[in-house]
Amino acid sequence: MDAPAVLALGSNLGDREATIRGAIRQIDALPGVRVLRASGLIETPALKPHGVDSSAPSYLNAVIAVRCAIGPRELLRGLQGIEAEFGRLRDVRWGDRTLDLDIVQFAGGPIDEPDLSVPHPRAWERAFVLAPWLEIEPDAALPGRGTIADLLAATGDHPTVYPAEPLS
Ligand code: A4P
Ligand code: MG
Repeated sequence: MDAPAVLALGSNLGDREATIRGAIRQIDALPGVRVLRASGLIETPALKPHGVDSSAPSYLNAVIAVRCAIGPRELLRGLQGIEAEFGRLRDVRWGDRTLDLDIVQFAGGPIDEPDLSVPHPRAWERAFVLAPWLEIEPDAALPGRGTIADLLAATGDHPTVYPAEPLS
């Protein structure tokens, strides 16, 4: 049976909007994956391991709801293939990137493995994930953390809406 999942998209290099639009099309084209809903785009300063870095290019972020006939590991492999197609280099942690695709949530129990943690371990504290997610799933919650509406309020952040045609 198909499993619902939530994915986050981010880009802070190149034509960010075109990359995110193209990535959503490619995710929908992955065998066994269907995109159901897409948030709007938001624009936020780059978060680096040492904090917000206003000198780095800013990010566009979006969140999509999907249904998967494949498992989370196969989904991760598909997403990493799409990242590579968009020229993603994987060198510096939280480094600038053309495309980052994260599995925020996947139906079923939590996954805690070296190469896959679901729910995404930092989603609960990131307004650039919570705000677009709230837009498409207003009643969603992160187990053990609370509703995403409460979590977003707790961040105190109000990400800027980036004006664009709907993503889907
Ligand atoms: N991995 C584990 N769990 C997951 C998951 N749920 N989804 C592993 C996707 N990947 C997952 O990721 C490193 C490894 O995480 C992968 O090989 C995969 O096996 P990566 O994409 O290669 O590197 P990364 O993204 O730099 O690392 P990390 O720690 O995942 O970064 P985050 O937490 O994704 O943060 N600022 C703004 N404003 N907007 C952003 O979108 N994104 C990041 C990246 C930093 N700052 C940002 C943004
Ligand atoms: Mg990532």
